[in-house]
Amino acid sequence: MSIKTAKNQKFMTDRTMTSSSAVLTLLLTFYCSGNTYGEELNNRRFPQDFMFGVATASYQVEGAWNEDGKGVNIWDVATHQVPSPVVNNATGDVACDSYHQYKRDVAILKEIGADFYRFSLSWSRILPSGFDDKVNKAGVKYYKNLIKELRANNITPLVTLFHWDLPQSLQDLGGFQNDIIIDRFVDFARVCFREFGEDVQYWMTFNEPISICHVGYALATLAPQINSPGMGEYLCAHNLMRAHAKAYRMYDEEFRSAQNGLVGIDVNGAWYEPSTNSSEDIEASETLMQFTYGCYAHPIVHGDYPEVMKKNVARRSALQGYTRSRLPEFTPEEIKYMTGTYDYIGVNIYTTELVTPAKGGSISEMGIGPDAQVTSWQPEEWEKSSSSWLKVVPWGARKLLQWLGSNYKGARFIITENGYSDDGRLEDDARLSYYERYLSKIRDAIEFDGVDVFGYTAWSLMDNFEWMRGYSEKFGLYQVDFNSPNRTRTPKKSAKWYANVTRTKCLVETCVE
Ligand code: GBH
Repeated sequence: MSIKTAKNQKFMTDRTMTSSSAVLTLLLTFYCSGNTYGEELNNRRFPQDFMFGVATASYQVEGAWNEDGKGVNIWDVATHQVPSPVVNNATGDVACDSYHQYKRDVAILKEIGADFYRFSLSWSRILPSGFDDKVNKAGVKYYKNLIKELRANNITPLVTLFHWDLPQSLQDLGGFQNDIIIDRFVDFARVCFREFGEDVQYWMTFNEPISICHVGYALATLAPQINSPGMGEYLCAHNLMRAHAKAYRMYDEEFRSAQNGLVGIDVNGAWYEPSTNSSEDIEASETLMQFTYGCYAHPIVHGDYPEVMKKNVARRSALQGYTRSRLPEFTPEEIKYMTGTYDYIGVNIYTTELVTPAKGGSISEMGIGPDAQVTSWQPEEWEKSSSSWLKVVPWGARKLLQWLGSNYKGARFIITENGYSDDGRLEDDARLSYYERYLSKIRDAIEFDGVDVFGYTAWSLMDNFEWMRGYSEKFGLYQVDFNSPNRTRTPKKSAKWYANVTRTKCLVETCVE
């Protein structure tokens, strides 16, 4: 998501100004980092134990929104609103019908040769009231069947506990703005570890906390569509991080010795490239990286929010007349408790933005952009996808991994999403090329920068419900026929290409070992 202040939003609409400076920046960026399109792909084989997988998420593929005792979640509510906030009034009521077609999903995973499948659990399918008073047997059975089918085909499950579909009952109480979410999430996680943990070694607590908190509680462009920049979004972050830590500690205490799995969290953002080599732009980049990735990774590695984030929010809060910072504080006990609550870190990689300090703007503005005093944008000229926010910038993937590797030393990383959107065509050369170029940069980060990346996940197994964009932006390796009751899945060119990568662990004709 671009980070904007009111002033820079105006700047954003001034096309002439944006594009002329952008061309220069583009040239500079390529010149400085030695990147040009058409450069050779990394020809070194990925390590033998490197894992290749694909991902989906419950609300985006399952359908069966009101079947077999499932409760209502915030996406059921958002998509059923009149007028609908979703492109073409689309809903996930049926989506890819994976609730009924999971065997077909596993069959195509097998065709791709995926080592693992990253999917998420629908909280309200397992706990219909949102609370743990009643476990829905049919919901549990669905995931047990899916996991059984995966294991029968030698595909490792990587399970995300929460990929955005919060039970509406909990949203009615304020969702992530209310700290009751901490224990309720732990209760849900406990049911999942108990029911599925014997067969699941890889767990993720939350998918993209910044999308949940910033896009859901500040920008209001994802459910629950709350508009509370600089206030609700920080409450959300604070409760979400404490929920993550408590679920991690609960796994330690109640399940780890028997199940011996790994628990982590998936962070995201863009790579925020300094728009010039000036020290101001370099500092702006670092500040925005800390407000986005740091907000969620720093607490689990070092126990607390990044210094620059605490300092900036406190300063602006004071200037605005608040007697305490809008960014809540962790207690010393919480800092101790939070430190080290990860076995690995997931990172979703899509795109890059340019940054520069935000000049001007009123002191009353709140939210990540104004608090960080940074603004970000993407030059018009950058290679497009079908999603306005997703420009194709392969070198950004390597820089992002470098930054994560040097900020969180000793951490192991898995790329939990990477993908490209188009109109759904079968001859999807642009997607294939995106994957190829990004994977090459990821291989470079492993080889030349020593970043410990042990796996890669393509988003997505198949075309699916793309949140507010409905079915208008397609990310799948497989095409899904949304007009057919069978939701027929057909491999695209990229799926066949990816099957070759999962088999050879190599991006070129012949790889160097
Ligand atoms: C991921 O988010 C999600 O994890 C996944 O579910 C999704 O399908 C996939 O990417 C592809 O989008 O409407 O202008 O406010 C990526 C991060 C955050 C990017 C929300 C789009 C909304 C932009 N996304 N953002 S806007």
